[in-house]
Amino acid sequence: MQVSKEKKLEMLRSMLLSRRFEESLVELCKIQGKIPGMMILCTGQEAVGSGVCSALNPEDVIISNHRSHNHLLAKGADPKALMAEIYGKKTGCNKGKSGTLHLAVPEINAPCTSTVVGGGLPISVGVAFAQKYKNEKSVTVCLFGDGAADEGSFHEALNLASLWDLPVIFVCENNLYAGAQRYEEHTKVKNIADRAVGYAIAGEIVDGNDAVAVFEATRRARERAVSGQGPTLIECKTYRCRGHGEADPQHYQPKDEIAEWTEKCPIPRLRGELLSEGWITDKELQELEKEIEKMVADAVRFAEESPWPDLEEALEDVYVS
Ligand SMILES: Cc1ncc(C[n+]2csc(CCOP(=O)(O)OP(=O)(O)O)c2C)c(N)n1
Repeated sequence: MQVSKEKKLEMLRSMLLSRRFEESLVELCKIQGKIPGMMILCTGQEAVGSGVCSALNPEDVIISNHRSHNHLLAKGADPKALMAEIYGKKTGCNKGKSGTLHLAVPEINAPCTSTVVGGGLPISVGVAFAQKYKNEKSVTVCLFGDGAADEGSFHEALNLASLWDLPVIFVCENNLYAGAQRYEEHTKVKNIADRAVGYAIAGEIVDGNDAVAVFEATRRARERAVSGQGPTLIECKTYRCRGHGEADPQHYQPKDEIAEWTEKCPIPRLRGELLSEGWITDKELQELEKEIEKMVADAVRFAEESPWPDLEEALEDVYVS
């Protein structure tokens, strides 16, 4: 089935928003020193979250990880509430308690981001179990890195999801690095998607810098999930163009490798496709970019003008078991 103009424009829009949002974060945390803590970005990987989320329905759930900005924006998070949260402000989507690494946006069905590597996998299985139990026609997507695929939780999650034919889509964002470890240093398996065979589930490898390919693979996986055919493992081959976090000097990533992958950036790729199909004009593109620029500038202004949380609220919404 052909991917419509509307879907392609939606993906371009969300990739542009994610990129601009994160460019702004670099400026705010590294240059202006306004945002404290670790800043983990997904520059160059935007086709994954944008392609995946464009293939989902609003009621579908995503479980994200430490590299979450693109996933959440693509699922429909409000940039203002997200930016305010990253600043730690009271108007943030988690009232300033999560910061950039623990964002949760329940109203768009993104109930948590786990910074425990591999931690989101069993959670996604639990959510998918509930969806099946309640006969809902929705799915859960778990987004995780190649490093997470070597955690025990990955194997347990895939086994149970397979056994119970759960409506879950496991999306591995293979960006070639797990922290400072290159892919070959943490596994001998050539493709993460090959592991699907071991759990008798569907597996697919896609070009993770091609938003349309990611969209199509997710659409197929969603179809399988809602028709009771169980989970799919999608491996998106992509690349981490920046360091693990913004304090990482990236000395272990060869410069020519970074340059090669920067050339494969998913944004100009989809932009070029839309232009050559005649589905967007240069003028419309410029307007879209201007609109996104303003949206992010408004989000920053909103965050800066928002109040800090009150001290008395510190223990609200915090649970102790
Ligand atoms: C269980 C656990 N081990 C180690 C860490 C430290 N850590 C944080 S991110 C990361 C790398 C994860 O790599 P990957 O899963 O490939 O995701 P990526 O960062 O590439 O998106 C590590 C080791 C952690 N947060 N949790």
